[in-house]
Parts: sequence; structure tokens; C-alpha cells
Amino acid sequence: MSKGKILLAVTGFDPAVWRKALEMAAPDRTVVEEPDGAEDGSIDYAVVWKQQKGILDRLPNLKAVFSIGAGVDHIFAGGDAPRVPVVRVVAEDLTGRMSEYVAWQVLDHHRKGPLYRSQQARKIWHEDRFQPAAEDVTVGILGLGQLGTDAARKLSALGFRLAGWSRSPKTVDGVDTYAGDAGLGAFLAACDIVVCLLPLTTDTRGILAAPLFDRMKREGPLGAPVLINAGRGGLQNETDILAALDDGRLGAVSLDVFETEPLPADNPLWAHPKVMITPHAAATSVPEALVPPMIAQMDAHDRGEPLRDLVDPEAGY
Ligand code: NDP
Ligand code: OXD
Repeated sequence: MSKGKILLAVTGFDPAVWRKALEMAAPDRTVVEEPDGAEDGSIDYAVVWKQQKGILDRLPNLKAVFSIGAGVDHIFAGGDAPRVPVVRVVAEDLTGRMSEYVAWQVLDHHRKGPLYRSQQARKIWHEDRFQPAAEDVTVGILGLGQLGTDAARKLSALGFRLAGWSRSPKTVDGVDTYAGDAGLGAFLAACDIVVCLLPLTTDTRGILAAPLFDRMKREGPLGAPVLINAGRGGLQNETDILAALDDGRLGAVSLDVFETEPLPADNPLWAHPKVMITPHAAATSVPEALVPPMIAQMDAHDRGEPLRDLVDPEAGY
């Protein structure tokens, strides 16, 4: 029996490379980029990133939606909740990339990257002899999930003290864990560097704002707390970030994600000396790594096996 079709609906990624990877991994399935007509019963899986509004409603026999990223806020945006299970990316390749980004940014702030780059630009040879040891610096991860736990493990191997915050209580070796609203204050008071790897949900939207910055640790080996956000731009209030940088509540920030992407040319974050910007590049989705396991899941599901890495539609992640 021939297998059902796959709808590929990706905005902001090159569909041609995803199509090629899908066709290579699933030569027995047809990949289409548009449903055939107002209702298309021949499609049974959708592979999406920021799919066009309403497109999934035109697929009466859809069995599951696969996000090409770990985050799924792009699928639920605009109240467009699919009525079938949503599978997100949980993959060593993506996780490893994110941990590289986190380690890079943490080490850059810890080892005074911004200072030495500015000295180099002015040809200044000056060693700042106050260099704390990693064991004197606490890195806190907001969001102790797939990505946060791996980043914590790798930073711990570098010698940093680790803290983590999640919705439900967790035990992670070598990490001081905090949970829920009740645990947030104590978590923030313990951290010199805060890394945000939260999903964007109704509960987390706008969390990186003045009320949180007001609760961050004031005294610490880095002088002022550092914020690194690679979760989602909707988690942060950029006006509040700029104000906190200017009055010293934040010492520096690294941002990979923004309220508006691409970051508009007139956004003051671009030119701020205490801001490091990357263009939503912390952990890119690589089709060659992510598509084969997606197809394996589709095949297994067709044989009656349960789907893995499912999103909880109530929680939104
Ligand atoms: P997971 O679902 O594995 O982990 C999410 C973590 O956040 C969990 O620990 C969860 O708590 C916690 N969390 C969720 N809501 C709350 C809340 N209200 N209060 C406290 N903690 C909360 O996700 P991943 O680690 O795989 O990915 C995290 C995010 O990273 C993605 O959603 C995406 O937005 C972003 N991302 C960004 C990329 C980039 O290139 N910039 C690339 C990939 C992902 P609990 O454990 O209790 O459920
Ligand atoms: C993701 C992303 O969620 O790339 O995977 O942002």
C-alpha cells in the first residue's frame, strides 16, 4: 500500500533543502508544498515552521504535525492550534549546537571578551588581573529541559557552579534546582549569569523584564549580572533590557532572539556596547540530521507505535 503524502510548510527556511532531505529519507512518500484544493485527504503528516494560517485545517486525514525546531510557539501562533498531535525536535545535533552557543557566551562574559575586544580596537595592552575562577561563578539556566540540562552538564564540566529553574521540581546532578514562581526569587539571587532556554508560552511571555531584573543578584564576581537569551524573543522586554543595562542592573547581555526578527536596523540594541547579538543562530535545524528521525517516527506511527517528543497542547511546549 502506498504511503500518504507529507505537506512541507516552512516559512523562513529554504523549502528546497527540506524537500530534498525528506525525499531522500522517504523515497516512498510524496512531498507537497500546498494541499490540493480546499480539502486534501491524501496528506497524513505535515512538517512545518510558521505554517500559513489555516493550512492544517484543510487536511482531514492529518495524523501528526512535525515541527522542524525544538520550539513550537510558531505552530500555535495566532490561536492556530492543530487538532492532531504535535511532535517537536529532540535531537543530539540540535542540543549539542545550543550547548556550544551557551558555553561560548558564558565563557566570553566570564573571560572578559567585551573588555578585551574594546581594548584591541584601541590597541590597549592591559591585563585585568581580577579574573574569577569558574568555580566562583554561578550560571543559572531558566528552563531545565532538553537543552538546559545539556548546557548545565557541559558548563559544570568547565567548573562553573550551576543552578536551574523549571516549572516542575527536578533533580539534576551537580545543579541546584528551583521550581515555579515560588523558586524564582531564590534562583535569581544565586546567579551571576542567567541563561534563558525557556519555551514561549502564555506563562513565560515577557518574563525577561524589569521585575525579574530587579530580583537578580547585585554583588558578584562579574560586577553585575549577565543575561543570555536563546529561548525566544517574546520572552524579553527590550525596552526594559536597555534600561537595566544603562542603570547597571544588568552588566551585559547576549541575545540570539528578538521581539521582532530580523532585528530592525533602527533597534538601539545593535549599537549598544554591552549587547552581543546573533541572528537566531544559536542552534540551527539541520535537515540532514533532523529529517531521518522524523521519517522513522512517521513509519513507526503507521505501524501502530506511539509518537515520541510530543508537545503538551495545554502547556504549549
Ligand atoms: P523543553 O520543553 O525540553 O524544556 C523547557 C523547559 O522550560 C522545561 O524545564 C520546563 O519545565 C521549563 N518551563 C516551561 N514553562 C515554564 C514556566 N512557566 N516556568 C518555569 N519553567 C518553565 O524545551 P527545550 O529545552 O528543547 O527547548 C527550549 C526552547 O529553546 C524552545 O522552546 C525554543 O524556544 C528555544 N530554542 C531556541 C533555539 C535557537 O536557535 N535560539 C533553538 C532551539 C530551541 P518542566 O521541566 O517542569 O516542564
Ligand atoms: C528552534 C529554533 O526552536 O531554531 O529549534 O528556534
